[in-house]
Amino acid sequence: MRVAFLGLGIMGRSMAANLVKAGHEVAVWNRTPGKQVEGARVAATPAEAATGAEVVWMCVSDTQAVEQVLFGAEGVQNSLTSGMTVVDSSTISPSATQDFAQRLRSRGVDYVDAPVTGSKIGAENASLIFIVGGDEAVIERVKPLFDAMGKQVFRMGETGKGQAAKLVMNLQIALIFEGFAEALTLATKLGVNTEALISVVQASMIRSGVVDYKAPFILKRDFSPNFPLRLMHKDIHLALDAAREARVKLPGLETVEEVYDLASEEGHSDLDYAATLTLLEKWAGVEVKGNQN
Ligand code: NA7
Repeated sequence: MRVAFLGLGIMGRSMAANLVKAGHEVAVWNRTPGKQVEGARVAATPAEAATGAEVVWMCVSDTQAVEQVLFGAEGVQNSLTSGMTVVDSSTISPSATQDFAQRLRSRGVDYVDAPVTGSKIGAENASLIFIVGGDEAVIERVKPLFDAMGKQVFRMGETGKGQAAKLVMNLQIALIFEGFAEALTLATKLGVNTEALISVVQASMIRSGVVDYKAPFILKRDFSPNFPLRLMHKDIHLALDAAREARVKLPGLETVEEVYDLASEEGHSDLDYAATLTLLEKWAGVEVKGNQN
C-alpha cells in the first residue's frame, strides 16, 4: 500500500521501518528535519507526504500535535482525497479524536484511532498491540499495515473508543508501576533483598507484565526511555480530563499524578516513567539495588 507515515519518534521510526520491510511504499515526515527511515521517501511537509497516499498514519506526541499535522497550514488537509484513510497511533484525547474524525469524514476520508501498547521494544519487533476505534470495514482495509507493525488488533468500538481504552490501560500501568515502586522502596528500607522479592511477586497472584518489563531495567538502574515519563504524564492528564468530562472520580490516579508532577520538576521528564522510583528512593533515603550492584 502507499502510506504516508508522520512522526518518527521512539515509536514512529520503528513502525515506519517495519512498513518498509513488509514491502509497502512509504513516505515519511518528521517535524524536526533530519530523521529518516531506510527505503522510505522523506517529505518536507505532512501535506507532501500525504500526496498520493492511500493511508496516512500518524504517531506524534499529543492532541495538539495531531491537530497541527492534520489541520495546520502545511497539514494533511491540503492533500486529502476521497477514499483516503487516516490512522492515528498517537495517544490523545478521545473527544478530540471524534472531532478530528468528523472533520475528515465530511471530506470523504475515513478515520481510525489506533493507539498502541508495547513501547519501544514492541515497535522494534513488530509486536505492538493496537487498541482500535472505527468502522470494521475500514479497519479490515488497513489490516496489512497493522500486520506489518504489530501482533494483535483489538477493536473497541466506534471512533474514539480506541483512545478511551488506551487511556484506561495506561491508567492501570501507572498505578501498577507505582505499587511496584513503593513496594521496592519500602522493602529496601526494611532490608528485604530486591531480587528475592521480585521472584516471590512473580510467583504469586500479584505477578504482572509491568514487573516483567520493568524489573530488569530497574535492577540495572537503567532509566533511559522506553516510554518517557513526560508521555505517561500526558496520558495521566488525558485520563483525568476524560474522567472529569464523564464525572468520574479517580483518587488513586490523582495521587499518582502528584508523583509525576514532582518527578517532572526534578527534571526526569525525558527518562523512562520508571524513574518515578528515584523520587520515592530520595524521600526514603534508600536506593533499590540488584545483586550485581
Ligand atoms: P516521541 O519519541 O516523543 O516522539 C514524538 C513525535 O511527535 C516526534 O516525531 C515529534 O517530532 C512529534 N511531534 C511532537 N510535537 C509535534 C507537533 N506539534 N507537530 C508535529 N509533530 C510533533 O514519542 P513516542 O514515539 O514514544 O510516542 C508517540 C506517541 O505514541 C505518543 O502519543 C505516545 O503517548 C504513544 P520532533 O522530532 O520532536 O520534531
